[in-house]
Amino acid sequence: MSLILASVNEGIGTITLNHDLKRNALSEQLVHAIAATLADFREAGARVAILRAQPGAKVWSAGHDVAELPLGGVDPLGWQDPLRMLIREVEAFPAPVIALIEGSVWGGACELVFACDMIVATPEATFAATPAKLGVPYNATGLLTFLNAAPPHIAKELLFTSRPMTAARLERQGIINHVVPVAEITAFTHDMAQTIAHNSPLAIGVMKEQLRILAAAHALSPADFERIQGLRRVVYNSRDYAEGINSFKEKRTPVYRGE
Ligand code: KGJ
Repeated sequence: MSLILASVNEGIGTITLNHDLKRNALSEQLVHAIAATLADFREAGARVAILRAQPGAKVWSAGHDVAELPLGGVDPLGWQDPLRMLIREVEAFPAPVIALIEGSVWGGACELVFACDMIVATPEATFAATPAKLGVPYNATGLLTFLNAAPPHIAKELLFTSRPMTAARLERQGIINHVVPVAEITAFTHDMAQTIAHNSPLAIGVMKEQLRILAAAHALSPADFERIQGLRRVVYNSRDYAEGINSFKEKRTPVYRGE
């Protein structure tokens, strides 16, 4: 069975995550399938893309495939990591990407949704950023995605507690564009997509790229960047990082010692 389903109609490309068996975890394979489809959408001249799960999904995506998070002193979120690649693909896609969210969103999938250009969610949708639950040192561009989408106190509550937040709360914070009942969400999102598709694709594409560049325009000295990497290295070399990943695989609660 395909990990994703894809279609293009009247300039609107739709990607449906279709791997409920693994709760749409963002494995390397799934990420490559999405990236290839976005490339097809470009080729087909799609003017907007919708990223969704199957109607009725309980889990929109369980985030990074934990089985693919490396142990043994390797940066878990380096440049070539599938999640990092996927975020770059969404940001570089020359037309808006709308996240249509039904179900729960976890970890790296929460970042993926925040990296989309607009978010429409059902009232039952929830969002949890879980690196602290797994002991993962999140990377700098990933944290920037959170900071560009959420006010700092909300970003910190998400990242420090790992607890799911409701769509209603995120809508109040301006993080989600619209909360729409499940029966109406597909039509609502298509209507939004159609409006975008009738506007100038050149103007929109160039604004999207300008906004991306402006939102990432934080000067960082080489020394500060190396300090960040050094701090993260302490975490992924720690006993606690291995405990986080192993406890997930063994389906038990991790015991963290801060070392
Ligand atoms: N990675 C790999 N496999 C996963 C993941 C994942 N993230 N999530 C679920 N699976 C696998 C389980 O191991 C099961 O495999 C199957 O999907 C169904 O999951 O044992 P198997 O059947 O072979 P499960 O747990 O039985 O389903 P539910 O009871 O419906 O629970 C769904 C949940 C999404 C609540 C639960 O699976 C869960 O808590 N998953 C992990 C969510 C999470 O913390 N994700 C963040 C991963 N980390 C990150 O993204 C990053 C970047 N980070 O920095 O931490």
